[in-house]
Amino acid sequence: MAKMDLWFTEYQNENLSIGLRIKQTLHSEKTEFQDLDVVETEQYGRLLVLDGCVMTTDKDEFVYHEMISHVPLHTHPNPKRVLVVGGGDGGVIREIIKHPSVEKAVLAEIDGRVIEASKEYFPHIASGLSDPRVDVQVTDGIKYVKDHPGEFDVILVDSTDPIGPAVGLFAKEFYQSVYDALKPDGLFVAQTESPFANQSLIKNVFSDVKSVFKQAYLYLAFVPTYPTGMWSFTMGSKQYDPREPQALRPKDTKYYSTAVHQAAFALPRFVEELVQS
Ligand code: SPD
Repeated sequence: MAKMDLWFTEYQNENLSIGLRIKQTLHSEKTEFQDLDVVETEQYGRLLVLDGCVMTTDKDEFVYHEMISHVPLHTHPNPKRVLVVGGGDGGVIREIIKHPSVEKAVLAEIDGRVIEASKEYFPHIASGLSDPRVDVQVTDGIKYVKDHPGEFDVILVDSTDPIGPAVGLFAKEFYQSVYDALKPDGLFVAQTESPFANQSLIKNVFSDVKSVFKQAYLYLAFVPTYPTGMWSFTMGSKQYDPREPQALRPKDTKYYSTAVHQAAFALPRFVEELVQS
């Protein structure tokens, strides 16, 4: 019998796509906010897809989740209260609670179905959601941030791509609310897409974050299943310089280390040009 030739394809534009051969579809639904699919791939294990875009896979999720979490949490000397906007799969929360200083981590995810699907299909990613320090709020992250001024040491924006429910998370007005929700020495990080495929977005976000925070930094990590592989994160900081990390605290990381933290801020020239004003 012939092997089925089934592929998942994420299209960046009409000329660029990333494809993964799939074994089977495990789940497919239209939530109140977006299309949500879980498929089993040959190469990367299970894959979570929102609105046709790769969110995370079993095999490479650690890169993104460690780098969006541990870089800011090793920049702040004593992070106690941390907020995640988005990130319903729970991967960022799992990394945050590895830090013993963290007393409370709030997850503000607009789509409760992402949380439920992750618990069912990605239990190793969602594992931290039941930790007693974690407060899961199914709510609009933009409103949550506005309603909690001055509360957080660190805010992490683990958004989907800048379409659908995530559009407002890439706006200057949102970065001002994030600034206001931070303590006087707070800092934040947002995922900001690929320097190959999303140059104008990176430029705009960086200039908006810089105008709000005064200190803005871009860093990179390499996520094989995200379009082009090269992925960026933008940090706004009120006080601390992320290029001077605290000593390594959690030991159980697979990508993050102090050396990787420092190296992540070394930008290839074409990326550096995107963030020079
Ligand atoms: N195109 C990938 C954008 C990634 C956004 N967030 C991923 C969620 C993983 N927690």
